Amino acid sequence: MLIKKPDDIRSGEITDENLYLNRRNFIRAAVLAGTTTATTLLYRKLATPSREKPKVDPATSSGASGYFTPEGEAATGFDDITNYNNFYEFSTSKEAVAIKAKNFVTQPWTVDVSGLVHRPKTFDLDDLLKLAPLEDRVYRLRCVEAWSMVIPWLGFPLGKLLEQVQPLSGAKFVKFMTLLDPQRMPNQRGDVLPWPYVEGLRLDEAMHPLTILAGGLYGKMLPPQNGAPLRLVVPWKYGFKSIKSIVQIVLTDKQPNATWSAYAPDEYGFYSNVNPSVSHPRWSQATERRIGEWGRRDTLMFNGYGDQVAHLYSGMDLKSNY
Ligand SMILES: Nc1nc2c(c(=O)[nH]1)N[C@H]1C(S)=C(S)[C@@H](COP(=O)(O)O)O[C@H]1N2
Ligand SMILES: [Mo]
Repeated sequence: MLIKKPDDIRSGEITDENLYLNRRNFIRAAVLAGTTTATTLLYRKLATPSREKPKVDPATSSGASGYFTPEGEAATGFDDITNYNNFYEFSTSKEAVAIKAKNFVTQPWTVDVSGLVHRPKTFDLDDLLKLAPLEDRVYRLRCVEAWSMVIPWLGFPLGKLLEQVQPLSGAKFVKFMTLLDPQRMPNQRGDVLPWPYVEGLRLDEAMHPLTILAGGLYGKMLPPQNGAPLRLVVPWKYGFKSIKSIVQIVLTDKQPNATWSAYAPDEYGFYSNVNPSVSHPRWSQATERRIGEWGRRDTLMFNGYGDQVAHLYSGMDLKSNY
């Protein structure tokens, strides 16, 4: 992946029509959001010609976006990514989330980082987006429900944030929490899940360079339905590990009680690495439906990221540690 530092980019490098149009939309969004530094950073990022060259014929509507995985899989269309969502705080209907989340207010926003760290700190969004250059990361997202997408995230490695707070040697896990506010997240008035939504990673998983905090997608600020203003993305694990709209991060010595894993431990393990040979009790995980495509694809071990992450689990029985 070609990554340029935002400051290396001159405005004269903005040539592409799509980028120009995106930039206009983005500026409108940024003005509405009323932020300063964070949006400036995202704005500059939009000027970076860091999209990867198509390796397959981009004759499909999704391929036309210009975003591809390194293996040449075209990004799923923006409309699918932003209108087919799991975000139970707003609705359990994937098609309704975007509508219900439309007016979700994410300004101001802070993320509190505490627990077993030398330097606990409450970051505001601008602080966070300044920690590291924002990068395009085109990742597969494989939901445990056996559908998948390819999403061009804009984000930075979670490790950059963890470096700031300096984990103590006793820290073994990282716990993440979504906002708890039934006024703003209306489905939290119901009890479909215990709130707030909680997720967790082992510290080495959290420090892995593929693990990112995303603040955008398709070069724009993250839409509310995708977890604005900041969400986790762990591409080799089932989608529910990638917790949205994070307000709190705690480093601990104990495995966190993650929401889905506590709710139905036989169905959703703490690890939840994508694994085609370990079935969900009620369906096979061997294949998946790629949104926007016909037919089904084989599901890949670790969602295709095995070369990078398999070593994290060497010596572990992945059938019992599902
Ligand atoms: N807080 C929170 N995070 C969440 C969820 C949720 O309901 N609440 N759903 C998860 C599930 S099941 C999936 S598949 C992904 C979907 O992300 P997307 O809508 O951006 O594609 O978000 C995950 N993160
Ligand atoms: Mo999911």
